[in-house]
Formats: sequence, structure tokens, C-alpha cells
Amino acid sequence: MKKVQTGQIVEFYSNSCLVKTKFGEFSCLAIKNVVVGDFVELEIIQDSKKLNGKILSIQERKTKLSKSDGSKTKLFAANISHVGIIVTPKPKTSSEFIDKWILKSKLSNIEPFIINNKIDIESDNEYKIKLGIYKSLGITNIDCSAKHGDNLKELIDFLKQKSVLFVGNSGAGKSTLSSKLIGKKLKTNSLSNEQGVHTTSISSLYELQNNTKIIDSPGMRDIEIKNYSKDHIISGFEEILEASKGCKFTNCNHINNKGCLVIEGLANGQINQSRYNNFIKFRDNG
Ligand SMILES: Nc1nc2c(ncn2[C@@H]2O[C@H](COP(=O)(O)OP(=O)(O)O)[C@@H](O)[C@H]2O)c(=O)[nH]1
Ligand SMILES: [Mg+2]
Ligand SMILES: [Zn+2]
Repeated sequence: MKKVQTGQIVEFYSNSCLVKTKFGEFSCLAIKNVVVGDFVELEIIQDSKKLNGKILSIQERKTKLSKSDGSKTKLFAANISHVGIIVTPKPKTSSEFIDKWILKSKLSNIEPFIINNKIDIESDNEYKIKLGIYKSLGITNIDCSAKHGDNLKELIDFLKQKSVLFVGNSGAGKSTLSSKLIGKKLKTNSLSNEQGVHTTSISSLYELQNNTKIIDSPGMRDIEIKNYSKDHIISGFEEILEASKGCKFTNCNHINNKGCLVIEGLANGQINQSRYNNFIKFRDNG
């Protein structure tokens, strides 16, 4: 084994992390800005009894996801390829939640898709229409029941070669789904350091077969979109962006201008009202 190896951060604690290499996992001190999912170069160091790693550098990230608490934006995961938005009839997932995550994913160069969970329980017509909107936008929709295991095979197939973060409201089934897919109880999320002190894991990455990776970051709750510039918001609404290209005035606000093709699309049903409402809301009120 060479002294310098490449590995991926699979567990992240407040000041240390676990790096997975082809020779096993090595505990390392975290360096500035490193997050779960990062690929790093590490030097293997023979400690008194065991091997440890020292992170030398972080490889360029394919994607980055960050969260903001108040005024600060903090990176929390790297190299995620897909965000699975878990949508449920109960608790009812709002279209605002879905549109926020589609926006956030698109602006992060990550592919969003929808997991329609809890297909074993009743859902009303409004719910079916809501799902239909996203299907018609070309967003992948996978129906399943995490609890009963229905249709999980389709989801597992879809997840081949992908690194995914599941998002959903509290009670949507994130934990149920993750543990079904991982096939065992989730890690206890604690690890004892040299002094025998338990530290709590902030986020973890689980590797499944077929090179599927599941990122679990419990701290990931409310996402903020306030930090995005108004001009960027439309990128999360592809159908509105497309229509807007035909607006008569280049600085059209898509609200009350003559010759606005977004308003026209809304009137003739090509643009969905709730998508439009969320677009205006995110753009004008953050
Ligand atoms: N009926 C039904 N209940 C489910 C399903 N998936 C999860 N649940 C239940 O929903 C509740 C919340 O699930 P949990 O995984 O803790 O949600 P989380 O808050 O997103 O992590 C639990 O009581 C689960 O048993 C499902 O497919 N069908
Ligand atoms: Mg949970
Ligand atoms: Zn317009």
C-alpha cells in the first residue's frame, strides 16, 4: 500500500472524519471545508497501534450542496448526483417544498427526482394532479412504499451509479426508506475517539451495491433560497424559462406586461398555476 491514497469521506464528525479507501477506512482529522462525499488525498500514518490518515488535499467537487443557518452558508455535502424528493399524501407535501428542492438541485447541477412514497395509503385527486405536474415536466417519478417494500426494486435500479440525498418533510419516510435500502439499521452515528469519547456524526455516506451511494445528513432541514439572485430563480422553472424567451420585452417581469408569453402560457394551461405562484414567490419574496 502506497503511503498516499485516494479516498472518499464517508463519515463526518465535528472535527474528524472517516475516509474510505480501497484498503479500508481511516480516521482523519478534518481539514477546513471538507465534507461528506469529498474525495481526498490522504497520507497513511502509522500511529502507536493503528493506522490513521492525514488529509492532504480535497479533489475538485462535481457538485456541492450547502445549507444556510441565518446569514451563513455552509457546505454540507459534495459530489451528490441526485436529490430524491420524497412526496407523501400524509403528511401532505406542499408544492412549495417540491419546487424549492427542484430549484435548489438545478442550481447545484444536481438532478432532482420524485419518490412518491406511501402508495399503500389513500391519496386524493389533488395529490394525483400534483404528481402529474412534475411527470409532465419530465421529472422522474418512482412510486413506492418504503414501509411495505412495494416497488423498491424500481428505485434500486434507478439508483445504480448514483449518489443520492433523500429529502422530505418530517414523517415522509426518509429514515424508513434509507434503512430499507441500506438493508440494516443505520449507523449509530457515533464513534469513540482515542480518548474513548463518543462524538456524534454529522453526516454519513452509505455505499450499496451497483455503486449506489446514499448520503444521510440529519441536519439538512429547511433550505434557504434567499441567497440566490432573482435572475437565477427562473432556472428552477424550466417551462417558465422556456416561455420567457418569447416575451416581448427582455426585462419582462412576467406579471403584467403586454406580450408576456409566461402569462400567456398560464392562461392557456401550458404553465401550471402553482408552479407559477412558487416562481413569483421565490423570486420576489425569497
Ligand atoms: N403507510 C406507510 N407508512 C410509512 C411508509 N414509509 C414510512 N412510513 C411511516 O411514516 C412514519 C415516518 O417515517 P420516518 O421514516 O421516520 O420519516 P422521516 O421523518 O422522514 O425520517 C413512520 O411511522 C413510518 O413507519 C409507507 O410507505 N407507508
Ligand atoms: Mg427520520
Ligand atoms: Zn414575461
